[in-house]
Amino acid sequence: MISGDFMLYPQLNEKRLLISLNGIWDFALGGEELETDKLINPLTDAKRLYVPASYNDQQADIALRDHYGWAYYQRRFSVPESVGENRLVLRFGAVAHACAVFLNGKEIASHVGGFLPFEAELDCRLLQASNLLAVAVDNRINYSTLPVGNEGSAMFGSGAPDFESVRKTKLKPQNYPNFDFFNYCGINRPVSLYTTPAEYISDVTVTTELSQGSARVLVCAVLSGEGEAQVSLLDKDGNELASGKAGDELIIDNPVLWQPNAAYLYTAKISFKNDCYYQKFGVRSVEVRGNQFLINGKPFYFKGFGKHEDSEIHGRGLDETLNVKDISLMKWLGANSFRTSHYPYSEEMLNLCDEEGIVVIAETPAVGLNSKSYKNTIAAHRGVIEDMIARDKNHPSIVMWSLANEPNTEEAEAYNYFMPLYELAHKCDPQNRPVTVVVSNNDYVKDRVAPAMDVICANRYYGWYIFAGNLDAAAQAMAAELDYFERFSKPFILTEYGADTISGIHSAVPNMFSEEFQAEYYDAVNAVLDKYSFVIGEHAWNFADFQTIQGILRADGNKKGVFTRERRPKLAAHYFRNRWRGIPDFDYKK
Ligand code: GCB
Repeated sequence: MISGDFMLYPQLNEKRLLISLNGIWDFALGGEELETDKLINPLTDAKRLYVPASYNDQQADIALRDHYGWAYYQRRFSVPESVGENRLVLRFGAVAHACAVFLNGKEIASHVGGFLPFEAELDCRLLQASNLLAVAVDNRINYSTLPVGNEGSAMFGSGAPDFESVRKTKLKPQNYPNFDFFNYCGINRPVSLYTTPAEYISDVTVTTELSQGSARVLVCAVLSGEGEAQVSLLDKDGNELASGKAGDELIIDNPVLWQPNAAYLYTAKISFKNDCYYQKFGVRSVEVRGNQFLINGKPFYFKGFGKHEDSEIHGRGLDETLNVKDISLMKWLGANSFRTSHYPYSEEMLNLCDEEGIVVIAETPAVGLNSKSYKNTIAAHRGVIEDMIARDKNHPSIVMWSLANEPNTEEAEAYNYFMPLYELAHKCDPQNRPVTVVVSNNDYVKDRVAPAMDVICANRYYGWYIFAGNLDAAAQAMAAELDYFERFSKPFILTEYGADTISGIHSAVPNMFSEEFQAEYYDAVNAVLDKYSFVIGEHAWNFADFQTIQGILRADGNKKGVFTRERRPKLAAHYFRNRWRGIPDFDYKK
């Protein structure tokens, strides 16, 4: 199995074939033990489900929705003769959370982690006229997985009988996320086959540096085979601007910069023997200087959202139409950015952001970390940082890495846990982008992690969870917190703030859960943010309503969306449209 450095996005070009294995697959639920016969023999009594998509909401069946443990997918495929002597690679965009892949009865890959791709080169000796591809998927979460699931009595909340006695009552096992989104699972992203010649390009890294009106472009390639790769830089219309060997410094005179809301993408064509690969890239710089966040040397202001990959029926599965709609709605609002809360998003979404000039803060799936999980998650956490940056390093839309969302940073060990990860992220990134951890510590003066990051990112719900309904108190508490963080002379982004709002509930005076309250809540907090020059961004929580575990705090999911789950605007969407269209991307706070 291949992972880590070797995760070029698959493409169809004059040297490579790309075949989709998306579509209707056979599907069966399993139990807590892996049943290899369901990977070797055709499934009996299979359901038919669509891939890519989460399995949970595809049928009106509580067994699918609340499943715990293994599930099995199968389909058959044939390989066209035109593949000939080429290498054939099977690639999964993401399977949540752990999986084993069998081909014609033999295991060919396994993978842990639900939000990043993995691939397996197929051994042609295993191939037949019709091949049985089988995937076992485990959706269980616990103190060692990212995201983190609860264990023991923590699963049932405070006041519940201790776990052992509950166990004895023979409750059906269930996942208890230590995070606030539904644990949608399955083959969530595309499955494909692609070819390369026997000697091939296995990785490409592009870095650019701007100086005196020109861009120095370095294209490095990892090759499987002896020899050197050639590079040709193309403009948007396919005209060649420079060429040379991989690793040479190439110059683009008077480059068109990749700018927020005005994206421009160049292409590096890499040729190696009988292989080639087209890597898009942008010329742009990112830098934290003092309390400013500079893109192309100018102070940028983040206007946008924390999001989710979440929708009706698809669950967390890739829905490219939805992605197109979401980006268009962000532009309609005058937003310019979002955070991939709380996991790496699909490559398809990042490609779209590159094209559309949407700025992205890319986050790992490290959500729900606490003192009980720290010692168990560190290895997976390192791995996911390495793999995420290896996958996403070339995206001009990504301007910062977020290592985690709301870990328990009050713990003494949190600082020791995060500083090596902070250094690792910097080391892995050829563009050396800023790195952060998104915190939410009520006792923020005890937080040692946030001020140690390049940008201080905090989630804050004054007026909702704290001082519920009291917007005056909310504004004062927000100001007090900003007074505290200002001393670190670093930029600050309010990465989450929001209020649950049921679309259609209205009130003359702002009442919690009404559309008017949500709009007034944002207006009250934003008035505070506007007073502080080191506040360089506001990300409302959330872009849209999304599904969560059931519970007394959630009315059919989290309703803090500025849009409904169907993407209809609430009053706050119009409020932000009015505000953000008046806030420029650059130089908002001089
Ligand atoms: C948070 C979390 C987010 C939740 C949100 C909320 O701080 O980061 O995942 O959904 O609060 O609505 O409670």
